[in-house]
Amino acid sequence: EIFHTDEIVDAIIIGAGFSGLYQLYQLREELGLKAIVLEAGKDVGGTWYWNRYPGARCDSESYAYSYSFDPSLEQEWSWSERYPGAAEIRSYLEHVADRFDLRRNIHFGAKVVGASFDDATNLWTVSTLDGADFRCRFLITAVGCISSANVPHIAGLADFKGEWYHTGHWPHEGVDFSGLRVGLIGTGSTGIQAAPEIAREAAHLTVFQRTANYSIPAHNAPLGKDEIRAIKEDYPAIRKHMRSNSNGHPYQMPPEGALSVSSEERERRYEDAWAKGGLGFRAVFSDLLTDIKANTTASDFIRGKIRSIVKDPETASLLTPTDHPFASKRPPIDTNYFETFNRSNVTLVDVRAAPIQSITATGIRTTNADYELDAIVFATGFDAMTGPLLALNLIGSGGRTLRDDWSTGPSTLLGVQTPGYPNLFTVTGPGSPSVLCNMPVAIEQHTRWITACIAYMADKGYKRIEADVDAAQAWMAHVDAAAKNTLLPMANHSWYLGANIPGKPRVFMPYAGGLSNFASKSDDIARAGYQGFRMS
Ligand code: NA7
Repeated sequence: EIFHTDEIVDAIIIGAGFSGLYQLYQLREELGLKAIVLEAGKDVGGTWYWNRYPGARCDSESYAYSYSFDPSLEQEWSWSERYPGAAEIRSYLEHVADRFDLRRNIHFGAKVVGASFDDATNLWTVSTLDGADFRCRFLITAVGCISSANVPHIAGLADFKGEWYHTGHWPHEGVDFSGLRVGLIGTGSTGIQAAPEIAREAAHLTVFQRTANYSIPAHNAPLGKDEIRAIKEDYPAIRKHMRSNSNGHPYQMPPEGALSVSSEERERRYEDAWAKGGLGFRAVFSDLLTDIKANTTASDFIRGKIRSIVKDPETASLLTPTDHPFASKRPPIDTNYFETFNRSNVTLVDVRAAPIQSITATGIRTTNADYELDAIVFATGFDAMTGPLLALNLIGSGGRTLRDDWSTGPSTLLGVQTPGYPNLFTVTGPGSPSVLCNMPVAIEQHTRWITACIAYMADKGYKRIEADVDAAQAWMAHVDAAAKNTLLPMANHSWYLGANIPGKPRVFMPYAGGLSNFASKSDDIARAGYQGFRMS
């Protein structure tokens, strides 16, 4: 009965992934508000609802990639592998939705195509593709950061006779590549996960690489009963550690820098981390993301590993990254990625040297060759952070549009509010640390802050909240400065900078100052009566 379009609800949440589900739970169960979720998909899952490509798996350790808000949820759910596959994450979120009876407030198949704020009433009107309008006091976007697929404009795609896919919109029934010649464009986290899986099935796989990437072996494996028991017993301490470090992961970073130990000791620690596998490799030394000399020792170690794994020296050389430091782009982790290039049915094509010129009826044409293909997979990433928000066609106070306001780059305070868009909260927005973190930890922080803010407003009788222009500008300057304290801007073509989308403003979007630091700044602002936010 809650989907009456003429009813005003307290809050509309867009998206039923990790963010939206927990935000709904908090508003309904903790504040007693009337809240609904509008979700484009047919079920919960968000990112994991759409990303069903071969090899789709989270790079966070499964036990850490979960909610911490309910200890009995923690105890009753058991992950089967070290890293959770897409299907298992979907099952987890379906379990959460059922367990907390969230589905009754979720409208599935409701794709939001517009939302506008009315200054006279302080209400948002939200429109969906099927023509329905919903009104609410607070609008909360939980649309993810890497959910707007980027299919590059390549001439001739419409002429291609085979099937083509973007990894972020994978057919739910799956794709059978057996007997096919498959082209895979992109060697980011996604392409690196998909390549080994596609190579096993296809007649031939051609990987079109523009930029060679560092990748650390994942060493995925089933989780044993004893491991699960130990994790469950230790959950309070694990969660505390995850919340109190810079990226929300469960890894322990030693205090030493890479150059403070002997070269033998350094090598030994890298070998250990390589053997353990996973994103913990970034935490072998404290300064890998801040000191280029320290970083070079790690980058060199990985380059050496690539050369030792890949048998053909020319292919090994092409796969060896030289143009950016390790982890200045989001570092992938893999299962047999480099090994895949030792297979006789896999070819690597360097599209940096000879770029893709067009797609023809029968394949991909580069400036120096034609590749005959039956299917093309675009693992070409996303219009990250701003893309999913701009796609909502938001109209703020006085008829301003987010598209205009962000034409030279996003401006937010704490990633959570944008000047000119009263009562709009953006979970994991640009200016938040989310994409540099183990996501659920960032999401829990963001949504709790929003819930507390709404509770504060209700308590004081405020109807309207809006970030101050000056405060947002100062925050974005701080976001920029925080990035410049790290090596992250050295990858000058990364999606962190918006550089992967032609014409997108170059602004370093995520907050690189660390999650725990971000959380304490957010708390300070709240304690000071939401400093930088205007309430009326
Ligand atoms: P990414 O990390 O943005 O990777 C996209 C890849 O596609 C990357 O190798 C790009 O090369 C390549 N790309 C993009 N456009 C083209 C064109 N036009 N021609 C050739 N190659 C192209 O996206 P992912 O999906 O792998 O990962 C996104 C995030 O999901 C990841 O960071 C994790 O947080 C999870 P480039 O490097 O730009 O030269």
